Amino acid sequence: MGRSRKITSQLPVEQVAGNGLLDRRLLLKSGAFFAGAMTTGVAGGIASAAAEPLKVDPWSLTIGAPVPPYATPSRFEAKVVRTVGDPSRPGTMQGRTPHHLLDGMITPAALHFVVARAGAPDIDPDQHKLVIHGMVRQPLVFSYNDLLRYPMESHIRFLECGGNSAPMWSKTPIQANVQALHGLLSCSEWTGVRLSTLLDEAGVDPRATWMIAEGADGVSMQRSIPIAKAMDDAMIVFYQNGERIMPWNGYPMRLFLPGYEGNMNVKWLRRLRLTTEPVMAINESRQYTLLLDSGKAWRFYYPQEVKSFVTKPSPGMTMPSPGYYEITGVSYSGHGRISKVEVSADGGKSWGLAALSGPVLPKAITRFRMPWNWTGAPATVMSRATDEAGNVQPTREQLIAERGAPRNTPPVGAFPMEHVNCISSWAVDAKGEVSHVYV
Ligand SMILES: Nc1nc2c(c(=O)[nH]1)N[C@H]1C(S)=C(S)[C@@H](COP(=O)(O)O)O[C@H]1N2
Ligand SMILES: [Mo]
Repeated sequence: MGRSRKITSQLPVEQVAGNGLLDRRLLLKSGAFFAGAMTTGVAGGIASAAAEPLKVDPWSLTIGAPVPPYATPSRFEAKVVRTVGDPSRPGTMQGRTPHHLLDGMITPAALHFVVARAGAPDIDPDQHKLVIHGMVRQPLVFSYNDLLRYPMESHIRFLECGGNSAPMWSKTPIQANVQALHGLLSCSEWTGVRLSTLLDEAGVDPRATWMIAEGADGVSMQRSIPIAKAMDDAMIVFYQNGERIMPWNGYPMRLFLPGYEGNMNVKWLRRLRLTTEPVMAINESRQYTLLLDSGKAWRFYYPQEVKSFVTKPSPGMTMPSPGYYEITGVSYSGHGRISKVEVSADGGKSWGLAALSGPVLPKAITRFRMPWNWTGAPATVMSRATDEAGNVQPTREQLIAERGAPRNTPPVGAFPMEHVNCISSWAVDAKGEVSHVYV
Protein backbone atom coordinates (compact mmCIF):
# COMPACT_ATOMS: atom_id res chain seq x y z
CA MET A 1 0.00 0.00 0.00
CA GLY A 2 1.26 3.41 -0.86
CA ARG A 3 4.55 2.28 -2.35
CA SER A 4 4.56 1.14 -5.91
CA ARG A 5 6.55 -1.99 -6.52
CA LYS A 6 9.10 -1.65 -9.29
CA ILE A 7 8.40 -4.30 -11.87
CA THR A 8 11.39 -5.37 -13.87
CA SER A 9 9.94 -6.73 -17.04
CA GLN A 10 13.18 -7.96 -18.51
CA LEU A 11 16.29 -9.61 -17.19
CA PRO A 12 19.32 -7.37 -17.65
CA VAL A 13 21.18 -8.05 -20.86
CA GLU A 14 24.47 -7.95 -19.06
CA GLN A 15 25.96 -11.38 -18.54
CA VAL A 16 29.12 -12.35 -16.68
CA ALA A 17 29.73 -15.45 -18.79
CA GLY A 18 28.33 -17.23 -21.82
CA ASN A 19 24.91 -18.83 -22.17
CA GLY A 20 23.10 -16.53 -19.78
CA LEU A 21 25.13 -16.51 -16.56
CA LEU A 22 24.26 -13.34 -14.63
CA ASP A 23 26.16 -11.32 -12.07
CA ARG A 24 26.09 -12.97 -8.63
CA ARG A 25 25.58 -9.53 -7.06
CA LEU A 26 22.02 -9.69 -8.39
CA LEU A 27 21.39 -12.11 -5.53
CA LEU A 28 22.17 -9.33 -3.06
CA LYS A 29 19.83 -6.81 -4.67
CA SER A 30 16.30 -6.22 -3.55
CA GLY A 31 13.77 -8.92 -4.16
CA ALA A 32 11.96 -6.62 -6.58
CA PHE A 33 14.16 -7.72 -9.42
CA PHE A 34 13.31 -11.36 -8.85
CA ALA A 35 9.69 -10.64 -8.08
CA GLY A 36 9.53 -8.99 -11.48
CA ALA A 37 11.44 -11.74 -13.24
CA MET A 38 9.25 -14.46 -11.80
CA THR A 39 5.87 -12.91 -12.50
CA THR A 40 6.47 -11.49 -15.95
CA GLY A 41 6.74 -14.94 -17.39
CA VAL A 42 10.52 -14.97 -17.61
CA ALA A 43 10.54 -17.87 -15.18
CA GLY A 44 7.53 -19.26 -16.96
CA GLY A 45 4.95 -20.08 -14.44
CA ILE A 46 4.31 -17.94 -11.38
CA ALA A 47 0.67 -17.08 -11.82
CA SER A 48 -0.22 -13.48 -11.28
CA ALA A 49 -2.52 -13.33 -8.30
CA ALA A 50 -5.96 -12.22 -9.33
CA ALA A 51 -7.90 -10.47 -6.65
CA GLU A 52 -9.88 -13.62 -5.84
CA PRO A 53 -10.20 -14.88 -2.29
CA LEU A 54 -7.95 -17.83 -1.44
CA LYS A 55 -9.82 -21.11 -1.39
CA VAL A 56 -10.06 -22.78 2.01
CA ASP A 57 -8.25 -26.11 1.95
CA PRO A 58 -9.38 -29.05 4.13
CA TRP A 59 -6.26 -28.77 6.35
CA SER A 60 -7.37 -25.32 7.38
CA LEU A 61 -10.65 -26.66 8.76
CA THR A 62 -9.45 -29.16 11.36
CA ILE A 63 -6.99 -29.54 14.20
CA GLY A 64 -3.62 -30.71 12.87
CA ALA A 65 -1.38 -33.61 13.85
CA PRO A 66 -0.27 -33.85 17.46
CA VAL A 67 3.41 -33.22 18.15
CA PRO A 68 5.37 -36.48 17.98
CA PRO A 69 8.21 -36.94 20.51
CA TYR A 70 10.65 -37.33 17.60
CA ALA A 71 9.66 -35.77 14.29
CA THR A 72 10.18 -36.95 10.74
CA PRO A 73 9.64 -34.79 7.61
CA SER A 74 6.29 -34.28 5.90
CA ARG A 75 4.84 -37.29 4.07
CA PHE A 76 5.17 -35.23 0.90
CA GLU A 77 8.96 -35.46 1.29
CA ALA A 78 9.00 -39.26 1.27
CA LYS A 79 11.35 -39.30 -1.72
CA VAL A 80 14.07 -37.44 0.16
CA VAL A 81 15.90 -40.54 1.34
CA ARG A 82 19.27 -42.20 1.10
CA THR A 83 19.85 -44.86 -1.52
CA VAL A 84 21.14 -47.88 0.34
CA GLY A 85 23.26 -50.89 -0.55
CA ASP A 86 22.05 -54.48 -0.64
CA PRO A 87 21.58 -55.58 3.03
CA SER A 88 22.12 -59.22 2.02
CA ARG A 89 25.75 -58.27 1.25
CA PRO A 90 26.89 -56.78 4.57
CA GLY A 91 30.38 -55.95 3.27
CA THR A 92 28.90 -53.35 0.94
CA MET A 93 26.50 -51.70 3.37
CA GLN A 94 26.25 -48.05 2.53
CA GLY A 95 23.85 -45.16 2.10
CA ARG A 96 24.16 -42.12 -0.16
CA THR A 97 23.07 -38.55 0.57
CA PRO A 98 20.43 -37.11 -1.84
CA HIS A 99 22.24 -33.82 -2.55
CA HIS A 100 19.92 -33.01 -5.46
CA LEU A 101 17.03 -32.76 -2.99
CA LEU A 102 18.78 -30.77 -0.24
CA ASP A 103 19.87 -27.16 0.18
CA GLY A 104 22.08 -25.33 2.68
CA MET A 105 25.34 -26.63 4.13
CA ILE A 106 24.23 -29.16 6.77
CA THR A 107 23.23 -32.73 6.02
CA PRO A 108 20.44 -33.98 8.31
CA ALA A 109 21.82 -36.81 10.46
CA ALA A 110 19.21 -39.21 9.10
CA LEU A 111 20.46 -38.53 5.56
CA HIS A 112 24.20 -38.53 6.32
CA PHE A 113 26.01 -40.94 4.05
CA VAL A 114 27.09 -44.27 5.52
CA VAL A 115 29.80 -46.77 4.77
CA ALA A 116 29.60 -49.54 7.36
CA ARG A 117 31.47 -52.67 6.44
CA ALA A 118 29.72 -54.77 9.08
CA GLY A 119 26.59 -52.71 9.62
CA ALA A 120 25.97 -50.66 12.77
CA PRO A 121 26.81 -52.45 16.04
CA ASP A 122 24.25 -52.10 18.83
CA ILE A 123 26.57 -50.55 21.42
CA ASP A 124 25.43 -49.91 24.98
CA PRO A 125 27.23 -46.67 25.88
CA ASP A 126 27.35 -47.68 29.56
CA GLN A 127 29.44 -50.70 28.66
CA HIS A 128 31.59 -49.18 25.94
CA LYS A 129 35.22 -48.31 26.79
CA LEU A 130 37.92 -46.37 24.98
CA VAL A 131 41.52 -47.42 25.60
CA ILE A 132 44.63 -45.32 24.88
CA HIS A 133 47.80 -47.37 25.14
CA GLY A 134 51.08 -48.32 23.43
CA MET A 135 53.82 -45.70 23.53
CA VAL A 136 52.31 -43.58 26.29
CA ARG A 137 53.47 -42.72 29.79
CA GLN A 138 50.17 -43.79 31.32
CA PRO A 139 47.74 -46.11 29.49
CA LEU A 140 44.16 -44.94 30.07
CA VAL A 141 40.70 -46.53 29.91
CA PHE A 142 37.75 -44.17 29.58
CA SER A 143 34.08 -44.90 30.04
CA TYR A 144 31.62 -42.97 27.91
CA ASN A 145 30.62 -40.79 30.86
CA ASP A 146 34.28 -40.06 31.71
CA LEU A 147 34.77 -38.68 28.21
CA LEU A 148 31.67 -36.49 28.34
CA ARG A 149 33.25 -34.56 31.25
CA TYR A 150 36.09 -33.18 29.13
CA PRO A 151 35.84 -29.72 27.52
CA MET A 152 33.71 -29.97 24.37
CA GLU A 153 34.05 -28.21 21.03
CA SER A 154 31.67 -28.02 18.08
CA HIS A 155 32.76 -27.73 14.47
CA ILE A 156 30.89 -27.90 11.18
CA ARG A 157 32.92 -30.17 8.94
CA PHE A 158 32.37 -32.25 5.83
CA LEU A 159 33.09 -35.96 5.63
CA GLU A 160 33.72 -37.70 2.31
CA CYS A 161 34.53 -41.29 1.44
CA GLY A 162 37.80 -41.60 -0.52
CA GLY A 163 35.77 -43.62 -3.03
CA ASN A 164 33.17 -40.91 -3.61
CA SER A 165 32.71 -39.93 -7.27
CA ALA A 166 34.47 -43.08 -8.49
CA PRO A 167 31.81 -43.37 -11.25
CA MET A 168 33.50 -40.31 -12.84
CA TRP A 169 36.28 -42.71 -13.78
CA SER A 170 34.00 -44.63 -16.12
CA LYS A 171 35.01 -44.37 -19.81
CA THR A 172 31.57 -43.11 -20.75
CA PRO A 173 29.54 -40.84 -18.50
CA ILE A 174 27.29 -42.90 -16.27
CA GLN A 175 23.71 -41.66 -16.52
CA ALA A 176 22.88 -41.42 -12.86
CA ASN A 177 21.94 -38.63 -10.52
CA VAL A 178 24.12 -36.61 -8.15
CA GLN A 179 23.22 -38.97 -5.31
CA ALA A 180 24.65 -41.95 -7.19
CA LEU A 181 27.68 -40.07 -8.51
CA HIS A 182 28.66 -37.95 -5.50
CA GLY A 183 26.48 -39.13 -2.57
CA LEU A 184 29.30 -40.38 -0.29
CA LEU A 185 29.72 -36.85 1.06
CA SER A 186 27.93 -35.07 3.91
CA CYS A 187 28.45 -32.17 6.30
CA SER A 188 27.47 -32.00 9.96
CA GLU A 189 28.15 -30.12 13.13
CA TRP A 190 30.27 -32.48 15.22
CA THR A 191 30.66 -32.04 18.98
CA GLY A 192 33.22 -33.77 21.13
CA VAL A 193 36.64 -33.49 22.74
CA ARG A 194 39.95 -32.64 21.14
CA LEU A 195 41.98 -35.80 20.85
CA SER A 196 45.15 -33.94 21.87
CA THR A 197 43.61 -33.31 25.31
CA LEU A 198 43.33 -37.06 25.91
CA LEU A 199 46.70 -37.85 24.32
CA ASP A 200 48.38 -35.23 26.52
CA GLU A 201 46.83 -36.84 29.54
CA ALA A 202 48.17 -40.25 28.52
CA GLY A 203 51.56 -38.66 27.78
CA VAL A 204 52.61 -39.65 24.27
CA ASP A 205 56.20 -40.89 23.94
CA PRO A 206 57.94 -38.37 21.64
CA ARG A 207 59.24 -41.28 19.54
CA ALA A 208 55.69 -42.37 18.59
CA THR A 209 54.88 -41.49 14.98
CA TRP A 210 51.59 -43.30 14.38
CA MET A 211 48.32 -43.86 16.15
CA ILE A 212 46.33 -46.97 15.28
CA ALA A 213 42.58 -46.41 15.69
CA GLU A 214 40.29 -49.42 16.07
CA GLY A 215 36.51 -49.71 15.88
CA ALA A 216 34.21 -51.99 17.90
CA ASP A 217 32.20 -53.16 14.88
CA GLY A 218 32.21 -56.69 13.44
CA VAL A 219 35.24 -55.97 11.22
CA SER A 220 37.24 -54.33 14.05
CA MET A 221 38.26 -51.78 11.48
CA GLN A 222 41.74 -50.33 11.94
CA ARG A 223 43.46 -47.33 10.40
CA SER A 224 46.85 -45.73 10.99
CA ILE A 225 46.78 -41.99 11.69
CA PRO A 226 49.94 -39.87 11.60
CA ILE A 227 50.63 -38.45 15.04
CA ALA A 228 50.74 -34.89 13.67
CA LYS A 229 47.05 -35.11 12.65
CA ALA A 230 46.13 -36.77 15.95
CA MET A 231 47.66 -33.81 17.82
CA ASP A 232 46.28 -31.16 15.45
CA ASP A 233 42.50 -30.90 14.90
CA ALA A 234 41.48 -34.54 15.48
CA MET A 235 38.44 -35.05 17.71
CA ILE A 236 36.50 -37.79 19.40
CA VAL A 237 32.90 -36.87 18.74
CA PHE A 238 29.65 -37.82 20.45
CA TYR A 239 27.10 -35.44 18.92
CA GLN A 240 26.06 -34.87 15.31
CA ASN A 241 23.95 -31.79 14.57
CA GLY A 242 23.13 -31.47 18.24
CA GLU A 243 21.96 -35.01 18.94
CA ARG A 244 23.91 -38.13 19.80
CA ILE A 245 25.62 -39.61 16.75
CA MET A 246 23.40 -41.95 14.76
CA PRO A 247 24.19 -45.67 15.20
CA TRP A 248 25.34 -45.90 11.56
CA ASN A 249 27.71 -42.95 11.94
CA GLY A 250 29.52 -44.34 14.98
CA TYR A 251 27.34 -44.27 18.12
CA PRO A 252 28.42 -43.70 20.83
CA MET A 253 31.72 -42.21 19.61
CA ARG A 254 33.91 -41.91 16.58
CA LEU A 255 37.23 -40.49 15.57
CA PHE A 256 36.84 -37.35 13.47
CA LEU A 257 39.75 -36.10 11.35
CA PRO A 258 38.64 -32.88 9.61
CA GLY A 259 39.37 -32.90 5.88
CA TYR A 260 40.83 -36.40 5.84
CA GLU A 261 39.61 -39.38 3.85
CA GLY A 262 36.35 -40.72 5.30
CA ASN A 263 37.75 -44.17 5.92
CA MET A 264 40.25 -42.89 8.52
CA ASN A 265 37.41 -41.52 10.65
CA VAL A 266 37.04 -44.77 12.58
CA LYS A 267 33.52 -45.26 13.94
CA TRP A 268 32.52 -47.03 17.16
CA LEU A 269 36.01 -46.13 18.35
CA ARG A 270 37.37 -48.36 21.11
CA ARG A 271 41.15 -48.28 20.93
CA LEU A 272 44.00 -45.88 20.14
CA ARG A 273 47.45 -47.42 20.15
CA LEU A 274 50.56 -45.23 19.83
CA THR A 275 53.37 -46.79 17.86
CA THR A 276 56.15 -46.25 15.31
CA GLU A 277 54.70 -48.24 12.36
CA PRO A 278 51.43 -48.12 10.44
CA VAL A 279 49.31 -51.25 10.95
CA MET A 280 48.96 -51.88 7.17
CA ALA A 281 45.32 -52.93 7.54
CA ILE A 282 43.42 -53.80 4.36
CA ASN A 283 41.95 -50.29 4.29
CA GLU A 284 45.37 -48.71 3.84
CA SER A 285 47.41 -51.35 2.04
CA ARG A 286 44.89 -52.34 -0.61
CA GLN A 287 41.67 -50.32 -0.40
CA TYR A 288 42.01 -46.54 -0.31
CA THR A 289 45.24 -46.74 -2.29
CA LEU A 290 45.66 -45.39 -5.80
CA LEU A 291 47.08 -47.78 -8.36
CA LEU A 292 48.91 -45.87 -11.08
CA ASP A 293 49.72 -46.98 -14.64
CA SER A 294 53.31 -47.57 -13.56
CA GLY A 295 52.09 -50.37 -11.31
CA LYS A 296 53.04 -48.34 -8.25
CA ALA A 297 50.37 -47.23 -5.83
CA TRP A 298 49.90 -44.12 -3.77
CA ARG A 299 49.31 -45.05 -0.17
CA PHE A 300 48.50 -42.86 2.80
CA TYR A 301 46.99 -40.09 0.72
CA TYR A 302 44.81 -38.36 3.26
CA PRO A 303 43.21 -35.01 2.45
CA GLN A 304 40.07 -34.90 0.37
CA GLU A 305 41.07 -32.41 -2.33
CA VAL A 306 39.15 -29.30 -3.39
CA LYS A 307 35.89 -30.21 -5.12
CA SER A 308 32.45 -28.98 -6.09
CA PHE A 309 29.45 -30.10 -8.07
CA VAL A 310 26.21 -28.53 -9.17
CA THR A 311 23.19 -30.02 -7.39
CA LYS A 312 20.57 -27.98 -9.28
CA PRO A 313 20.12 -28.44 -12.20
CA SER A 314 21.58 -31.96 -12.21
CA PRO A 315 21.09 -35.24 -14.08
CA GLY A 316 17.60 -36.66 -13.98
CA MET A 317 15.99 -33.23 -13.61
CA THR A 318 14.01 -31.39 -16.27
CA MET A 319 13.89 -27.60 -16.49
CA PRO A 320 10.26 -26.78 -17.23
CA SER A 321 10.78 -23.75 -19.47
CA PRO A 322 13.35 -21.11 -20.44
CA GLY A 323 13.84 -18.24 -18.02
CA TYR A 324 15.39 -17.42 -14.69
CA TYR A 325 16.97 -20.17 -12.54
CA GLU A 326 19.46 -20.36 -9.75
CA ILE A 327 22.34 -22.75 -10.36
CA THR A 328 23.41 -24.08 -6.98
CA GLY A 329 25.74 -26.71 -5.60
CA VAL A 330 28.25 -27.65 -2.92
CA SER A 331 31.97 -27.01 -2.62
CA TYR A 332 34.53 -28.09 -0.02
CA SER A 333 38.22 -28.75 0.51
CA GLY A 334 40.19 -30.84 2.99
CA HIS A 335 42.81 -28.09 2.93
CA GLY A 336 40.68 -25.31 4.41
CA ARG A 337 38.15 -22.76 3.25
CA ILE A 338 36.72 -22.41 -0.22
CA SER A 339 37.98 -19.13 -1.67
CA LYS A 340 35.91 -19.08 -4.85
CA VAL A 341 33.61 -21.12 -7.05
CA GLU A 342 33.27 -20.37 -10.73
CA VAL A 343 30.35 -21.57 -12.81
CA SER A 344 30.16 -22.15 -16.55
CA ALA A 345 27.05 -22.69 -18.65
CA ASP A 346 28.91 -23.18 -21.93
CA GLY A 347 30.96 -26.27 -21.17
CA GLY A 348 33.92 -24.40 -19.71
CA LYS A 349 34.47 -21.82 -22.46
CA SER A 350 33.66 -18.97 -20.10
CA TRP A 351 33.25 -18.77 -16.32
CA GLY A 352 31.53 -16.43 -13.89
CA LEU A 353 32.02 -16.09 -10.13
CA ALA A 354 29.29 -17.65 -8.01
CA ALA A 355 28.01 -16.19 -4.73
CA LEU A 356 29.11 -18.19 -1.66
CA SER A 357 26.44 -18.69 1.01
CA GLY A 358 28.11 -17.96 4.33
CA PRO A 359 29.43 -18.82 6.75
CA VAL A 360 32.39 -20.05 4.71
CA LEU A 361 34.06 -22.44 7.16
CA PRO A 362 37.26 -24.45 6.80
CA LYS A 363 36.77 -28.10 5.77
CA ALA A 364 33.01 -27.61 5.56
CA ILE A 365 30.53 -27.60 2.71
CA THR A 366 30.11 -24.13 1.24
CA ARG A 367 27.02 -23.72 -0.88
CA PHE A 368 27.35 -21.61 -4.01
CA ARG A 369 24.65 -19.87 -6.05
CA MET A 370 24.63 -18.37 -9.51
CA PRO A 371 21.77 -16.53 -11.20
CA TRP A 372 21.05 -17.86 -14.67
CA ASN A 373 18.82 -16.81 -17.52
CA TRP A 374 18.39 -20.01 -19.50
CA THR A 375 17.42 -19.07 -23.05
CA GLY A 376 16.20 -22.55 -23.89
CA ALA A 377 19.26 -23.38 -26.02
CA PRO A 378 21.42 -26.38 -25.10
CA ALA A 379 23.86 -25.54 -22.31
CA THR A 380 26.51 -27.39 -20.32
CA VAL A 381 26.68 -26.44 -16.65
CA MET A 382 29.86 -26.93 -14.61
CA SER A 383 31.42 -25.66 -11.38
CA ARG A 384 35.08 -25.22 -10.46
CA ALA A 385 36.19 -24.61 -6.87
CA THR A 386 39.41 -23.06 -5.56
CA ASP A 387 40.48 -23.34 -1.91
CA GLU A 388 42.37 -20.90 0.29
CA ALA A 389 45.56 -22.93 -0.19
CA GLY A 390 45.30 -22.09 -3.92
CA ASN A 391 44.28 -25.58 -5.09
CA VAL A 392 42.02 -25.50 -8.14
CA GLN A 393 39.60 -28.31 -8.92
CA PRO A 394 40.98 -30.15 -11.99
CA THR A 395 39.13 -31.10 -15.13
CA ARG A 396 38.55 -34.79 -15.74
CA GLU A 397 41.19 -34.65 -18.48
CA GLN A 398 43.75 -33.17 -16.09
CA LEU A 399 43.03 -35.88 -13.53
CA ILE A 400 43.43 -38.59 -16.16
CA ALA A 401 46.70 -37.01 -17.34
CA GLU A 402 47.96 -37.20 -13.79
CA ARG A 403 46.86 -40.75 -13.05
CA GLY A 404 46.64 -42.56 -16.38
CA ALA A 405 43.69 -43.55 -18.54
CA PRO A 406 40.65 -45.20 -16.95
CA ARG A 407 41.43 -48.88 -16.57
CA ASN A 408 37.93 -50.12 -16.07
CA THR A 409 34.34 -49.08 -16.05
CA PRO A 410 33.08 -49.28 -12.50
CA PRO A 411 29.41 -49.79 -11.84
CA VAL A 412 27.84 -47.01 -9.82
CA GLY A 413 28.80 -47.66 -6.23
CA ALA A 414 32.11 -49.44 -6.83
CA PHE A 415 35.29 -47.89 -5.45
CA PRO A 416 38.15 -48.81 -7.77
CA MET A 417 39.50 -45.26 -7.96
CA GLU A 418 39.97 -43.11 -4.90
CA HIS A 419 40.05 -39.36 -4.45
CA VAL A 420 38.27 -38.33 -7.64
CA ASN A 421 37.74 -34.57 -7.36
CA CYS A 422 37.38 -33.52 -11.00
CA ILE A 423 34.81 -31.14 -12.43
CA SER A 424 31.38 -32.61 -13.29
CA SER A 425 29.47 -31.44 -16.37
CA TRP A 426 25.71 -31.48 -16.72
CA ALA A 427 24.21 -30.95 -20.17
CA VAL A 428 20.82 -29.27 -20.50
CA ASP A 429 19.18 -30.02 -23.85
CA ALA A 430 16.59 -27.90 -25.65
CA LYS A 431 13.80 -29.80 -23.85
CA GLY A 432 15.35 -28.88 -20.51
CA GLU A 433 16.43 -32.45 -19.77
CA VAL A 434 19.66 -32.70 -17.80
CA SER A 435 22.22 -35.45 -18.41
CA HIS A 436 25.79 -36.30 -17.42
CA VAL A 437 28.43 -35.54 -20.08
CA TYR A 438 32.19 -35.41 -20.38
CA VAL A 439 33.52 -32.28 -22.06
N1 LIG B 1 34.65 -49.03 12.51
C1 LIG B 1 34.42 -48.59 11.27
N2 LIG B 1 34.74 -47.32 10.96
C2 LIG B 1 34.52 -46.84 9.72
C3 LIG B 1 33.96 -47.67 8.70
C4 LIG B 1 33.60 -49.00 9.05
O1 LIG B 1 33.06 -49.78 8.24
N3 LIG B 1 33.85 -49.42 10.35
N4 LIG B 1 33.80 -47.17 7.43
C5 LIG B 1 34.73 -46.10 7.08
C6 LIG B 1 34.47 -45.49 5.79
S1 LIG B 1 34.96 -46.37 4.41
C7 LIG B 1 33.99 -44.21 5.67
S2 LIG B 1 33.90 -43.45 4.17
C8 LIG B 1 33.48 -43.46 6.85
C9 LIG B 1 32.04 -43.12 6.64
O2 LIG B 1 31.50 -42.48 7.76
P1 LIG B 1 29.91 -42.36 7.85
O3 LIG B 1 29.35 -43.74 7.62
O4 LIG B 1 29.62 -41.80 9.19
O5 LIG B 1 29.50 -41.43 6.76
O6 LIG B 1 33.61 -44.22 8.05
C10 LIG B 1 34.77 -44.99 8.14
N5 LIG B 1 34.87 -45.56 9.45
MO1 LIG C 1 35.03 -44.91 2.65
